[in-house]
Amino acid sequence: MSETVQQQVIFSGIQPSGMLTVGHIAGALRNWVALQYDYQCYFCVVDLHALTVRQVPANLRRWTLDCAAMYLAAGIDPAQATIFIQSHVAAHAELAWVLSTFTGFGEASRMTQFKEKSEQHSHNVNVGLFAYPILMAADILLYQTNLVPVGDDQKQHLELTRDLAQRFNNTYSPTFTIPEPYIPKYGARLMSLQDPRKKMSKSDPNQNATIFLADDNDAIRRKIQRAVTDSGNTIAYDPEHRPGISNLIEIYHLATGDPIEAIVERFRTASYTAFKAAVADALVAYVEPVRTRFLQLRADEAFLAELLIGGAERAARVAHRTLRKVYRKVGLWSPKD
Ligand code: AQP
Repeated sequence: MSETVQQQVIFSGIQPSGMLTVGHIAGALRNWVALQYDYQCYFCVVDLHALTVRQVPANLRRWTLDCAAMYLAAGIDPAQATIFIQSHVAAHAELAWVLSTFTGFGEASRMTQFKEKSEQHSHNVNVGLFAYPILMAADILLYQTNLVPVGDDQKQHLELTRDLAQRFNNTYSPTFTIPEPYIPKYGARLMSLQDPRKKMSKSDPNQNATIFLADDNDAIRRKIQRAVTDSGNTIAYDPEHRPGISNLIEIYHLATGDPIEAIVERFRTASYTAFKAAVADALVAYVEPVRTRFLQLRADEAFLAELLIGGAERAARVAHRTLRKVYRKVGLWSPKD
């Protein structure tokens, strides 16, 4: 008799706070695609997280479907992975509440993303922004996740998730799987094309700073040509001292799959102008098929709705099991216990 081997679990998500960027492919989506056949995967559109910044409601609704369509366009196979919207599974907000009672005010205050985002949105530093990493911990822990493929900026939030899981397990009994981050060696933090000391972000007000996955070929070429580079005249990979050119090397690596060393070797003596032209060509060739698939998928809202409803039903079953266990352990009464 053959034994069924339980597949390990992956959870990850992206906020629908704008059109996704090449940064999302580099830091997250390409690893989701690469790992999807070896793990049981939950890929979530984390719309509740997007509320931590004031959103125009119609935009948020549009970006939510954009985000789901982009997961598919990037290569997520819906027959393989569960794709769903966070607000459709109530257990996320419910577990976040319980976990917030296990989180110290001091440890939440240390999150660098909170500090950065509260400076960026100084007119609206809300409690949700502060509690963001706790909701993220709930997202992950509900699915007994083993691995979380994310960009480098999420490392600290993952550490908090692990601490909360361990704290809960130690207080009661083993309840949550302790998740590991999965962060790529290159592309874990693609930088702004206009300020290479800052992360490339979908909500950057400077449109030239970001390559969006729905940008047309002309926009991609124009943005790469205008990218801020460092003083110097060689193509060298040194993110600390040459962040502008190193970022373009990482973008070229993402688009072609060529090793960083081989890229540097090939272009060592090329001018910045020639290298930027090569990066633009490579990126256009990489993004164009993603954009074409995205536009086709996005046009079929009925298909997306069906996929997302089915995904939420599957996710809710698993999430509810974990939530019930947590409620029972902390002492919330239920007639079913
Ligand atoms: N520039 C990036 N380079 C590498 N990885 C990135 N990620 C985001 N930007 C980059 C990774 O994508 C996943 C989801 O990110 P998110 O959109 O939910 O949150 P974020 O990191 O706050 O992304 P943005 O674009 O900066 O959003 P806004 O502008 O709304 O604040 C994560 O795994 C992240 O690491």
